[in-house]
Amino acid sequence: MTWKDHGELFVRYRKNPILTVEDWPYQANSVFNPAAAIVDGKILLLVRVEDHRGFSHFTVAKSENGFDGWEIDSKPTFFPDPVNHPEEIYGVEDPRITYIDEMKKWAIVYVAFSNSGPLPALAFTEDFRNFERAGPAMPPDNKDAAVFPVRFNGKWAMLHRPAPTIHTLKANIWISFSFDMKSWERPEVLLYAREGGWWDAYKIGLSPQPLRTPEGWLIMYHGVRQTTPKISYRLGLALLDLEDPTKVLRRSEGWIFGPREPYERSGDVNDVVFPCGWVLVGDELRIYYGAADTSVSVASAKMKDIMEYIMSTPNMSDDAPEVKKRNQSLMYY
Ligand code: BMA
Repeated sequence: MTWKDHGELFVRYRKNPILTVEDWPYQANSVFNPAAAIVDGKILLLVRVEDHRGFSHFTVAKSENGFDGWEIDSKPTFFPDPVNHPEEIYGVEDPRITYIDEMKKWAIVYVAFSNSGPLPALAFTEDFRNFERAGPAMPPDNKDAAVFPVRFNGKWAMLHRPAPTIHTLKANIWISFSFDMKSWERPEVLLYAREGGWWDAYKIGLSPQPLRTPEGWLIMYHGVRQTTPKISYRLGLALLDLEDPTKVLRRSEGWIFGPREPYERSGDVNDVVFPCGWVLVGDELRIYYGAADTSVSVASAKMKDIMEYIMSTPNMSDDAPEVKKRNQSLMYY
């Protein structure tokens, strides 16, 4: 049987959820939306932990196999520092990790919850013990951000998601560039939320960090559709040009993963799957995701199946005139 027969590209680990608040070494309300990386041969999750004030911080959980045997830091690893970083006054949320080989450091882009709303902030680390904060990258409201691991024509690139101030407008994914990872410029829309009945018709945002593949940068994004009386967070994929990440080559039509199991359907926020990290282990891509804003789960897919799938989705590139009209009707109107 292939994924086409059972219709599911990403297969859930049968013992999900892999981390819950019951596993936590200290008191917390929920553990969810982790960033993920392979560090010193172990799977490292930077887990968002929400306390009983409703504020979040990050704690490292490490495992040899990425499924069980988690070693969890006995106290918060990265705690909001509102005295020196007032943008963190209401906590830090939803981190994404990218290894920057040029700097020999991990870049963590996280949501700092300021008193004017959420914004993307950057911190760097070599060891997930000591962190250098670089402060806000952009003003609020903006979230769902990650950097690419390489420069494009000398510039770093960040994907992010500004929230429209006019509530009838959609929230789209944008891309901005920087020479120094401090000042971000030349923002432009990369992917639009679709319209009408689409599963990603209300807002979209980046999920894990961009992943380089021979065919392009693989992007996983969450899409939200608002129905009465609830919203659902589901996941789709897109592929960006390797040399120019402002060019979208492919985009999935249907969602490829969505809330289905009880631990995804019911929790602090119902019907949410929200990965902030993925790791490639051999030919297997594993997403680590928050389930219902309550616990952490994992699901995996074969890289060759993902690439076969993404290459079978509509071609979005400008040089494919036969699909241009279709793209416009699908994406913009
Ligand atoms: C989004 C983010 C996530 C959260 C999701 C569902 O806007 O804030 O942290 O998991 O909503 O509540």
